[in-house]
Amino acid sequence: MKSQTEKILITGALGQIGTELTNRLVEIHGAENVVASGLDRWDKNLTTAGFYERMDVTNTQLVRQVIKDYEITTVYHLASLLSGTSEKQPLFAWKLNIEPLLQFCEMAKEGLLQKIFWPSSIAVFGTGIPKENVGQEVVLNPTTVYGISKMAGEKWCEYYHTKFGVDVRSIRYPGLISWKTPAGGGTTDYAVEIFYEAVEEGKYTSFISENTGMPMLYMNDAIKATLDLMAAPKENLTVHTAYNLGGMSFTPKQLAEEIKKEMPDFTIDYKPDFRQEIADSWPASIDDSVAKKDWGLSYDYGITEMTEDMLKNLKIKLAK
Ligand code: VAH
Repeated sequence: MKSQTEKILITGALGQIGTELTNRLVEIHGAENVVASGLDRWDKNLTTAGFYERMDVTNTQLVRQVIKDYEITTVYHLASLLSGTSEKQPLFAWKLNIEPLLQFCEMAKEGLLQKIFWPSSIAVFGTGIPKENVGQEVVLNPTTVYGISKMAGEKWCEYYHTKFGVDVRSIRYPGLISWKTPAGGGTTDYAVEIFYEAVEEGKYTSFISENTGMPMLYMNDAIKATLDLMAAPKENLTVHTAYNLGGMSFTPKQLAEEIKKEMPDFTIDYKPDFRQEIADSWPASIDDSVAKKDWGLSYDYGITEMTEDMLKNLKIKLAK
């Protein structure tokens, strides 16, 4: 008789979202019910999961064996290449960002899995739509490798739900900001780097121009939203591609002003690189009213609360 306890596998568990989501899932479900996985060696300082599997998520045979060995019921599939890196490695980005998702959907279709979470991104939006308050159902016209892969992934999620009743849930994350694990390869990662540089150097050179507004979210709120979506009764869910999630919107200049409130001597200059073109193709703000209606999306952190928390924690972390 299979246990009714939720047995959870997280892929990309040592990444920016993965480390914090894994530890939160351990608090909720117990370490014995959480299997973290990633390409790197286990770092016990990063994850409190009861088990760790060093696993290439594109190795389907190995992934299936892990699912069976641990009797996994729920997968949080976070392993992915972000926007900047994907532009440099388009074929690998497509392979990593799509093939494992399809395999997990196939496993759910076969009854091997009960539920899947997969992160999409506001990168699915592109040119030809208004920049402000972008709605849930608008034309998706991504112009980046990353955005194309996330748009395709969303349509696969909808296909497996509609055709086979697979319970796969997704969120279009905005840029995510956190201090526990450095971000890697994203266009919005200037908003992470700026805090590290402010604390270590007192100055920052932004690769995004000063007046480029983008949707952003503090990691604490991203984790809360992810768990709220996964806990929602599936009959309440009306979106089977990915839910818009807008968080807060700000420009590098506005973020620098917020940092200066605590660090008056902080200085910033701007040298846009290839990621400026990516940022220019994305919305400045998002309408997330459908998520609020379907599963009670809410936020605890605005730009002031986030800045205070980031600087407080990084001053401790970087002092070591
Ligand atoms: C990136 N942080 O910059 C990611 C995110 C909306 C952007 O998906 O690629």
